[in-house]
Amino acid sequence: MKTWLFSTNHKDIGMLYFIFGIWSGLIGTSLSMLIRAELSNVGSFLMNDQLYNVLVTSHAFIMIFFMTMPLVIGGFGNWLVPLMIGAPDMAFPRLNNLSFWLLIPALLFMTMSMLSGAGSGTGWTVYPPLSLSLSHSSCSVDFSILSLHVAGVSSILGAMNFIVTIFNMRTLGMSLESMSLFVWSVLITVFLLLISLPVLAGAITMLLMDRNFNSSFYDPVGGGDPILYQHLFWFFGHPEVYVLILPGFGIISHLISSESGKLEVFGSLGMIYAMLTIGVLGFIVWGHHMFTVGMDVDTRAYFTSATMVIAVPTGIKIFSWLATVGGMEVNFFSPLTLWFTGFLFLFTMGGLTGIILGNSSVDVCLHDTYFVVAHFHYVLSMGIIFAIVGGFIYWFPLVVGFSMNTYFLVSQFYTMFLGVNLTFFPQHFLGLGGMPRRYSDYGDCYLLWNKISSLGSLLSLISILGFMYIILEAFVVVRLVGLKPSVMTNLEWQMTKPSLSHSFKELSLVYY
Ligand code: HAS
Ligand code: CU
Repeated sequence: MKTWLFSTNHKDIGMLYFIFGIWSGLIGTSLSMLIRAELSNVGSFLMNDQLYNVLVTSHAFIMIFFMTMPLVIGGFGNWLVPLMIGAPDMAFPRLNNLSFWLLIPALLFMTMSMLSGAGSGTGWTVYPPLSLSLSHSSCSVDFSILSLHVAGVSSILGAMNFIVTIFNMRTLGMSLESMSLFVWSVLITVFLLLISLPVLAGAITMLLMDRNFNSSFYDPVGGGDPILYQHLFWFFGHPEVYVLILPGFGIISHLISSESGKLEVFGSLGMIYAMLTIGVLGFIVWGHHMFTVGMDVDTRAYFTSATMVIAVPTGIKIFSWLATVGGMEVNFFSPLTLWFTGFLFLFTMGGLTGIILGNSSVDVCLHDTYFVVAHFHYVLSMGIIFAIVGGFIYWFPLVVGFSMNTYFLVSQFYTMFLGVNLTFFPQHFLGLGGMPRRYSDYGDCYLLWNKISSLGSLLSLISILGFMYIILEAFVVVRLVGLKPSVMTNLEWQMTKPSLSHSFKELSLVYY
C-alpha cells in the first residue's frame, strides 16, 4: 500500500500533522464545551465531580500535546523550516514519519486514560498524592503516563531532527544570523523540548514506580516527598509553556513583516536574542508555580525576581513588532492584520497578568483561582491560537494554491475575538473574587460571570466551526491564485489580493 501516510516528504508529513492537530483541536474543544456547560449554572449538570476533573485533565492534555504542539512544530515547522533554509527535506525523513505516527497511539492512550476506571481526574500536572494508587486505583493514570511517554518520544525525535536539519542543511552561504525568525523560533523551541522532556519522563516514571512497584519517591511514608514531583514537573512545565508560544512568536513576525510591507521585522537580530533569552530564563523560574508549597521567603524572592526579568525580552519583542507596524496603513478588514493585532493586544494582556502572578505574595492569594485560568487562556487561547489561525490563513494559498474567502474570514475574526474575550475576561473577576479552579460547582455569588463566560465559549465554538466551514468552502470554490474565478465579484477578488501577493513574496523569498 503506497500512500502519503508513510511518506518521508516533509510537506506530506506536515499535512498529516495539520490533519491530526485539527482533529485533536476539535476533541479538545468538545471537552471544553462540556466544562463550560457544567459551569454555566450552579449545581451539577454532569452529576459527577470526578468526571468533571477528568474532562478538565483531558482538555488540557489534548490541547497542549495533541493540538498545539503538532500544529506549530509538526505542521508549520515541517512545512516551512526546510523551505526557509533551502533544504531538500528534513535531515532524517523516516524518523520524521515515525515522530508523527507515535502521536496516534499516544492519543489513543490518552483517550483510554479518560475511559478506563473512573478516569484520570488529576489535572494536567498529575500531582501526587492525588495521582497515586490510593486516590486513582484503576489503570487510568498509568495510561496518562504511557501517553506522555510516547508523545514525549515523538517530540524528542522531532527535536533532534530539527536541530540537525537547521545546523547542517542550510543552503550555501546562509548564516545562522540570516535565518528567518520562524526557523529561529523552532530551533530554540526544540532545544527547550530536548532539555525539559527527559525531566518530565523521569518524574512520571518515578510516579509509575510508586503506583505499581512499591517504591515511594513521592510518598512520605516511605521517606519520599510529593514536593519533589512538583519541582520536576515544573522544571519541565514552565519551559513547556514557552515551547507552545515561541513558534507562535515566529509566525507573528512573518505576518507582521509581510503585512506592514517591511522587508524584515524591526530589530531582527534583537528578536533572535530576545527569544534565546526567553528560552534560557524559562529554565530558572519554575518555582513560581509552587509558591504555596511552604517555600522559604528567600527562595520566593529569587523566583519572583527571575520571573519579572522575562518581561524584558518579551517586551523587546512586543515593542519591536509595534515598531515594525509603525507607519503602516492599518486595514481592519484584512484578516491577517486583524489576527496579528489581536495577538499583540491579547498576548500582552495575558503576559501582564503573568507578571502579576509572578509576585509571590500576590500569588499566595491567587494561586489555584480562576485568575490563573484567565492568565493562561489569554496567552494560550488568544496568543497561540491567534498565531496559528493567522499563520494558517497566511500560508494556506502557498500550500494549496488557492485562497479563502476574505469577507468570511473578517467576520470570523470578530466573532472569535468577541467569543474568547467574553469567555476569559470575566474569569479575572472570578479569580479575584476567590473562585477556585478545578471544581465542578461554585457559590451563587459567582453565577453572573460564569454565565457570561459560558455564553462566550458558545460564541467561540460557533466561530471555530465557521472557520472549518471557510476552509471547506475554499476547497469547494477553488479561488485559484493568480486567476479571478467566475464566482467572485471584482471587489471580492481585489480583497483577496493582498494576502495572495504576500504569499508569493514569501514563496520567492524561500526559493531564492
Ligand atoms: Fe504563565 C501559570 C507567570 C507567560 C502559560 N502560565 C501558567 C499556567 C499556564 C501558563 C498554562 O508567576 C498554568 C499552569 C497550571 O496549570 O497551573 N507566565 C508568567 C509570566 C509570563 C508567563 C511572568 N504563561 C506564559 C506563557 C504561557 C503561559 C507565554 C503559555 C503560552 N504563569 C505565571 C505564573 C503562574 C503561571 C506565576 C502560576 C500561577 C499559579 O498560581 O498557579 C511571562 O512570560 C509573560 C511576559 C509577557 C509580558 C507582556 C509583554 C511585555 C511588555 C513589557 C512591559 C511589561 C512590564 C511588566 C515591564 C510581561 C509589554 C509591568 C507589569 C505590570 C503589571 C503592568
Ligand atoms: Cu511558569
